[in-house]
Amino acid sequence: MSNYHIKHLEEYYQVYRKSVRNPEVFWEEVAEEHFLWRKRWNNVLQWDFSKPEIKWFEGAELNITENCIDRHLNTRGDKTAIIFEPNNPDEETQHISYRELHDRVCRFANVLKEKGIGKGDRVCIYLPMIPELAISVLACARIGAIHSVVFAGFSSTALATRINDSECKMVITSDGSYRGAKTIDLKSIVDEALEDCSSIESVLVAKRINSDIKMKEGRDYWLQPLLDEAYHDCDPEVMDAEDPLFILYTSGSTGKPKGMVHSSGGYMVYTAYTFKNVFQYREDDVYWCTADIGWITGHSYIVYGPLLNGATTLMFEGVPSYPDFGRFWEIVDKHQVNQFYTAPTAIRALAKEGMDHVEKYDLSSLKVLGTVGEPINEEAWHWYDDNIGKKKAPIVDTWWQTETGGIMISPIPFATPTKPTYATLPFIGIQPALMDENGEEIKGNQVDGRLCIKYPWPSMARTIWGDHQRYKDTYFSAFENMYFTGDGALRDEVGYYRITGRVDDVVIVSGHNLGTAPIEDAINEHPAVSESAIVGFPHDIKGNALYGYVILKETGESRNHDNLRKEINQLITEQIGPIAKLDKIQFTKGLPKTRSGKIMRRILRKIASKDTSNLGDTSTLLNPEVVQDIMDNVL
Ligand code: 6R9
Repeated sequence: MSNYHIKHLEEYYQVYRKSVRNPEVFWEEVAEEHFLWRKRWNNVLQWDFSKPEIKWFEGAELNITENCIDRHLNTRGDKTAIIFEPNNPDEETQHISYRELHDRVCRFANVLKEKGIGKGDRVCIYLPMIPELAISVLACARIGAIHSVVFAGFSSTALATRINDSECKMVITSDGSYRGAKTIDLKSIVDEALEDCSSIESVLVAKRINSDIKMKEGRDYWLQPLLDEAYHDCDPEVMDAEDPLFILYTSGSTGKPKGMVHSSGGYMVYTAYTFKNVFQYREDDVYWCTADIGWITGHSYIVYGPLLNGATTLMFEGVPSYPDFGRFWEIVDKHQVNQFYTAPTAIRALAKEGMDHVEKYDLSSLKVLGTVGEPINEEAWHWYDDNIGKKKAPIVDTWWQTETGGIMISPIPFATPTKPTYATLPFIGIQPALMDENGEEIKGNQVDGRLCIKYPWPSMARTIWGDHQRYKDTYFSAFENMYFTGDGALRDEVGYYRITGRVDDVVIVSGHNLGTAPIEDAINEHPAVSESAIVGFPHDIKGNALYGYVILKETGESRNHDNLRKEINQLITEQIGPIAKLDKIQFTKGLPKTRSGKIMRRILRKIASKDTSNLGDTSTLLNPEVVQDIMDNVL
C-alpha cells in the first residue's frame, strides 16, 4: 500500500490530509492490508470523549502474537527477531530467530496455563532486560492474559502497590539482575513486596545471576524446568479488538499510580504503522531502542512495533557507562545497527564524556536516530547529529506518552526536514490542538498553549484500570471534547510543534515520569517532617532533577540536617526507587500557599531554578512573606 511507507514531505501532507479528512477510511485501509484478523470488525470507530468511550475495530478478532510471530514464520522463520546483548560484553550475544521465538513463546504460554493463568488474568512481570522479559510479555498476549510490566528499578513498595491495584495472580521475575558492575537481588525485592499481596498465587523465577535465593514452597517455581517440559506449540487465544492487551502504570498528580489499559487491535495497528514510518525500517535492517521494556517505549518500540513488522530488534541488558562510556557505540558497530532510538538524558551523559569513546567505533551503518522521553536541548541535538549521525542520519524527535500508546508527533525521516528541539509535525491521523486557559483553541501559527488531541487514534489508552472516573477527570475534563496531554507546546511559523514540558505536577527526570505527590507522601512519613513540596529544576544531564522543600516538625528542628537529608532519600528509595531521590533538600519554615491552601509550585519551581526575576503575582498568597525567606536560603 502506497501510504504505508512515506517517502517525501509532499506524500506526508497528502497522506496526512487523507487521514484526518476521513480517519475511519484511512485506518480501515491500514488495518485491512497489513494484519491477520480472525474476524473482521463491524465498526472501525465508535467514540465519545465525554464518557469517555473509545472503540476501534469493534467486533474484530485477532491475536497480536500471531501477527508478531506466526505470520512471519513462512518468510522470515530464520531471520533474527531479537538480538540479546548482555550486560557484560564478554558474555555471548544471543540471536533468537522468529522460529525460535515462536517456540519459546509457546512453551512459556503453556507454562502460564499450567499454573492456572487464563484470558483476562493479570500477570505482573518484574524482570531485567533479558530475553525472558520480551518472551513473557508475548506469552501473556498469546493466551490473552493481561501483562503488567513493572520496571525492575522500582522498590518493593512500588511493586506491591502495582500488583495490588490490578490484583495480579502471578509474578514473573528472576533471581537477580546485572546493571553495569552491580548485581541486584530482584527476588528478595519480590519476596518483600509479596508480604502485602494476597492475590498472587505463584511466582516464576528465571535464573540470571545464579545467586542462592529463597524459594517459597508451593508458590515459587524455577522457570527453566517448567519450560523444558512444556509443549512447544500453543494456539493463540482469539481476542476481541477491544480486549485489554496490557496495563502499564504511569505517575500522576496523586499518590496512586495510574494503570493505563491498552487494547489489542488498535494498539497493534498503530504501533506497527508508526514503527514502519518513523524508523523507515527496511527488511535487513537492525533496529535498536535503548529503553527498558518496563516503560511504554519498550513495549511499543522494542517488542510490539518491531516484531509486527518482522524486524530485528536489539535488547540491551546493561547501561551506557559499562564497561565504559563507549558501550552504546561498540554495540552499534558490532551489530551494524541501522536505527538507533534513545533518550536525551543518555545523549547528554555520553556527550559529556568526550569523543574518544565515539571515535573508536564505526557508526556508518546508522540511517535514522531517534529521541524520546523529554524535550531535547539544542546542544544535545547537535552533538547527536554531528557526532553520531555525522549529519547524514535524520533525528526523529518523537513526542508521545504511556497513554498514547504510540508516537504522536515526529518527523518522518527523509520526508520531514528536521529542526533542533522540535518534534515537528503530527503523525498521520493525529489532530493536535493548542488550547488557552479559557478553554479556547488557539488557531494559527507562532502560538503556544496546552497540547490536546481532538480526535481518537487507534492506540490511545481506553481507561485507567479500576478507575474510569479518574481517566475522565485526568484526560478529558480540562478541555471539552479533547484529550489533554498534560504538556505545553508551541507551534512555529510553519506549523512545527515544540514540546515545552509538563504543565502539571509531573517532573521528568532522566526521561522517567515522576509524580511529585507520591514522593511527597513518602517524605511526609518521616517522623520529623511535617510537610513537603517537590519541584523539578534544570539539570545538565538528567534534564530535570528534584528539589524538595521540607518543613520540619518542632521535634525535628534540632536534628542534624545532613542526616535528615539522607534519611529522607532513603525513605524515597524504599517507597518508590532510587530514581526518585532528591538532589537538593531545603528545610524551610513555610510553603507559599494560595488562600484555598494549594501550594504555589510555580513559585517554588522558579526559586529552585534560580529564576526569580519574575515571580508573577504573589499577592494572592496566604503567606507572601515566606517567599523571601525561601529565596534567601535557596540551595
Ligand atoms: C514515550 C514516553 C510522557 C511524557 C510526555 C512529555 C515527555 C516524551 C518527548 C517528551 C518532549 C519528546 N516527552 N517524549 N517531551 N519531547 N520527544 O516518554 O512516555 O514515559 O509516559 O512520558 O514525556 O512530557 O508527556 P511517558
